[in-house]
Amino acid sequence: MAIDRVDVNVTSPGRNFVTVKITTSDGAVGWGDGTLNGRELAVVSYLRDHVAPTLIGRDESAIEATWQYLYRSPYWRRGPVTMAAVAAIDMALWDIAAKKAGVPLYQLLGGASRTGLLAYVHASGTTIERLNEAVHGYVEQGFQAVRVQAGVPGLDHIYGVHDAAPGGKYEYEPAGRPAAGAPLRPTEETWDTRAYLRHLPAVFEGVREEFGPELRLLHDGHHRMTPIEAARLARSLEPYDPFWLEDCTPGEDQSVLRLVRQHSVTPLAIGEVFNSVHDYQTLITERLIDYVRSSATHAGGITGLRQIMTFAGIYGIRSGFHGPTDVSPVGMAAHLHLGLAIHNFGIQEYMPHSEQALQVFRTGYRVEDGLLHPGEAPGLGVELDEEAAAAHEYAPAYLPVNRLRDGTVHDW
Ligand code: KDG
Ligand code: MG
Repeated sequence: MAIDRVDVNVTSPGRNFVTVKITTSDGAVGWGDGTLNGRELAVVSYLRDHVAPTLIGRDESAIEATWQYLYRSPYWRRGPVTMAAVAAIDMALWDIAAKKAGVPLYQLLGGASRTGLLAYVHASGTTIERLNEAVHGYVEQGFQAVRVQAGVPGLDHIYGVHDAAPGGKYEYEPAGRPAAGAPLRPTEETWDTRAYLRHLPAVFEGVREEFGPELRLLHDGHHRMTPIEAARLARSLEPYDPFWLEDCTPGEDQSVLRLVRQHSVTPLAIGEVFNSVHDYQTLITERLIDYVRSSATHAGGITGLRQIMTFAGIYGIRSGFHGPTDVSPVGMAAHLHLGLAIHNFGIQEYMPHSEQALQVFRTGYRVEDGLLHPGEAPGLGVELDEEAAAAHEYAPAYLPVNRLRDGTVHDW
């Protein structure tokens, strides 16, 4: 059989998603996620204009060969746009292969290595009290791991920090949509690393005091620190037994993590903006990290992410796949199948999608007692309802800009 059609769907049920649909000559259908938050249409063009025409007539079961064809043949390799496009095709082909075999995808990836996947959720609050209220909500729902982010005295608004009803909605991360008639520009936020470094240990202390030693606590530094600032933060959190410190520095220079490691035993996670195994070469071979943060959606799909995890496994490094709401339910399902199958699974980020998004993507995965499971439907187990999707037109949206107090553009 062969690939007959490659369609690219753009829908915006509360936030934008890019989904590939591959149809084979015998009528099988597979779905793949290629959503790149704030840069969605670049992936759409890459797929429609440059990838789809080259795939018609290819054997849909040749997944590895197609991955290598899309990765190597265009000469221009890697990068988020390219690798999100490769990812979407790769997931759709795996979806078709498992549907044709009549099994949930994890069975094709080696079968289940565990009964469920430890999930972490996002709790935040503008104050430690509000943060603790949010954590209580998740603990009551059975979650065993929580990412904690809090407001910093003196800073107005911090990305990812908001007050929510306990156990309430988590929908704070969609890129912002400019108001009708307003210029298409990102919002601006102000950052002060010294204030943050002073405050964060007190946040961890406040959460530990409230919840005791068992709850796993994670934190995301959003690439905002210099190497020596990151080392100081990692060390200052040690008394509170953090599960991990994520993205403590910008990840491009892998060698800077050496300095953080020299000063601290806080576990480190990095890689949500990486898109290939090569981004991890130094980090993995020198054991500078403990968790891989890539997503299937941004790192070449199941095939790309599996390459990374096989390499990481040799060095005892585990998964912590990126699972924000800008990875679609199709991408989330890819993580759940791969995570269930691989030996070196660590933890799975879980930001539930909105009800609106779940009217468009019909999912079969579930969460029970803080553990995720992909379900037993053949394939990835997620279907796009194209009619429902058509009701939500693409709307431009941007992630915010982060600046220091003097206006200098900063990492985030
Ligand atoms: O698009 C950006 C988000 O995916 C990112 O900010 C989420 O850092 C994030 C996380 O850890 O989920
Ligand atoms: Mg992050």
